[in-house]
Amino acid sequence: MRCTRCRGQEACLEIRRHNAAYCEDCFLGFFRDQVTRAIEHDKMFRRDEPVLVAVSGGKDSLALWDVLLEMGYDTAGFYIGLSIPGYSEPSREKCEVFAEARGARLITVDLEEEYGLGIADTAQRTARAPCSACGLSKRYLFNKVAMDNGYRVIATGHNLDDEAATLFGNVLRWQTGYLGRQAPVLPEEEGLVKKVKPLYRLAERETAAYAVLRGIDYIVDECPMSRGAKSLLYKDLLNQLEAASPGSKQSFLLGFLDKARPLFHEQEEVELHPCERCGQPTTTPICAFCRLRDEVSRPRRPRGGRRRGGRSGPRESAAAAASGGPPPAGLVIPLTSVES
Ligand code: Q46
Ligand code: ZN
Repeated sequence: MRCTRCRGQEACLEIRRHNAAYCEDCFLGFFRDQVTRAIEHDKMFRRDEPVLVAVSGGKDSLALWDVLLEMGYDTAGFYIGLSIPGYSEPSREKCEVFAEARGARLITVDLEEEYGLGIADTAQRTARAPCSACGLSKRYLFNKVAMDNGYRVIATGHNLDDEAATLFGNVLRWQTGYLGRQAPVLPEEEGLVKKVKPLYRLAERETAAYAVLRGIDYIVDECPMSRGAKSLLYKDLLNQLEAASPGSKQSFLLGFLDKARPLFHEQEEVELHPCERCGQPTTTPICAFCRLRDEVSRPRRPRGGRRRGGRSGPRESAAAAASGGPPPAGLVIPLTSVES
């Protein structure tokens, strides 16, 4: 099959939802076009605006950082060490090697060393599911580290598949608050930096193809804590639908953003004020992150104790975190218009 863009080269990747097939060069052009379209159409950031890119060592976030660097944006990477055995070390290494090869700045924060909140240990000490502690900590640090380092925009590598699966989960349960906040751009507010998702128009296989074609060395294994997450089931179901009817995922997500989200958007008004301890915005006197630190510093619960929240186990919480699910009270939440 010939490339549908240049008509000269042999195509290497078919994109059925666009009725197109591209050679390597044209695919990279298509990828950049989609990112540009997201940045410009959704007014994510300006050319001269510094952007902090949240990187995990996986294909999506490194592909995002790479494409922004290639396009000449002023970026730094931000990596959070989660202390997840067998996963955190290699993922940090991927980010460090990537940054060094490109002469780019990488900011790293180690949750265990700096806050005593390594995820595996925190989950044990607090009876909290790992993904609950992880999601909470990431949201907190994205905002704090961006602000502390003078960045008014933080970009995450969420792709079309991630966003469609999150939407699917929120629709299944009619989580109207989350539906109102699901958007590729969450604007800056008092104490909250702008959050953007420049890859939301690109499918997961396209970010993987981009990473491979660009020679990016990324961590292929998923976080071990994600096993059994509902979001993986939703992705599977949406992939089956996409195979039978190309374009379904895109029209589900883009149609929602265009036609339905505005109906949910104005439903929620929550007042934010600075946490009495750390100063980050919160809805409660002490923010959820500071309360988590308190919990961790308490003596360990006896072995065999019941998990708080009764039946909620790691699987449910992994699903919630991966789908932008229910954050605990007092969490830093972007209110006007959410992360993964
Ligand atoms: S990194 Fe963290 Fe995910 Fe791992 S512990 Fe769960 S939330 S699955 S995006
Ligand atoms: Zn706080």
